[in-house]
Amino acid sequence: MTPDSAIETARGWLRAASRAAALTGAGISAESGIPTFRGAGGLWRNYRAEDLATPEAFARDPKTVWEWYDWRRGLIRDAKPNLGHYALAQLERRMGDRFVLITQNVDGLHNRAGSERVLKLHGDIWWTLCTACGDVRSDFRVPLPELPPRCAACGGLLRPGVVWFGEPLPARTWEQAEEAARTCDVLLVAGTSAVVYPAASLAPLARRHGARIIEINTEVTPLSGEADLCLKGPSGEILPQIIES
Ligand code: BJW
Ligand code: ZN
Repeated sequence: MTPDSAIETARGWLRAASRAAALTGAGISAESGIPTFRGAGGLWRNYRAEDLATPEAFARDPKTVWEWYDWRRGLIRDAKPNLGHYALAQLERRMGDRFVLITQNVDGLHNRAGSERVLKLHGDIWWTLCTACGDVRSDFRVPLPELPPRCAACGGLLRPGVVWFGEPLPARTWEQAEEAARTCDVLLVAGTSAVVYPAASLAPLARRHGARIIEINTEVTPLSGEADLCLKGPSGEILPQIIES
């Protein structure tokens, strides 16, 4: 349980911050019913994220990888943002361009909660990318009529518009995320296991540049020892308390 005094400290830091940023992970969507990657419920048909979220897995078996994404697209379509997503949208309204939201999530729930400027480090589950002609578009159909889906422009094999292990993050988005980490006074890190790089390097970067790190997680992570404040509990409960309206 997080004591009231810790919540009060976090509120005070956030209120005093000239610039703030948040880094979110799968845990922030857990209360919306979206499974996280690691820990309980993180498996799909006995595959781990590391087995499926790779270019090699897709090259070997695009149908199975697409079945995983098609299943997740169904869960995400039926899910609603929770109070954690709404609290961060509220913080953006309060701070304007002095706040940056960086997410590792591909589910789009931050946008659906009203956040307008979201740096999506790992892409978007509703984007498709043609492996043959490079055509990028949004496709919101669930389930997809054919797995693996084919490009409407050239008939080539489509892949999800997300970032897999071994692939670079979108360059401009990453630059903006690093800039936000270097310049914020407070970084909220919510619902991430902090094991996947380079996203996990943002908190140490922010700290080296003088920011206070506030971690919000139900569990201890490799970041916990480095954080200035660890608020233990569900982000849907903690974030609304520290982001007062
Ligand atoms: C709650 C909660 C509640 C629950 N409230 N909390 C050794 C060292 C450093 C790096 C590497 C290394 N070996 C390999 C690498 C690189 C690799 C990497 O980091 N690997 C590690 C696993 C070791 N990284 C990469 O490959 C990245 N690319 C790269 O490095 O490129 C270099 C390059 C440069 C130039 C050319 C070529 C290459 C890419 C990483 C891509 C990650 N992709 C995925 C899939 C995205 C698409 C999809 O969604 O399908 O991203 S994997 C998956 O992990 C997904 C997530 O965004 C990411 C992070 O997971 P996240 O969000 O933290 O979720 P969980 O499940 O891990 O944690 C949930 C947390 O929530 C837990 O802590 C819970 O306790 C908590 N929680 N309920 C609050 N209610
Ligand atoms: Zn194509």
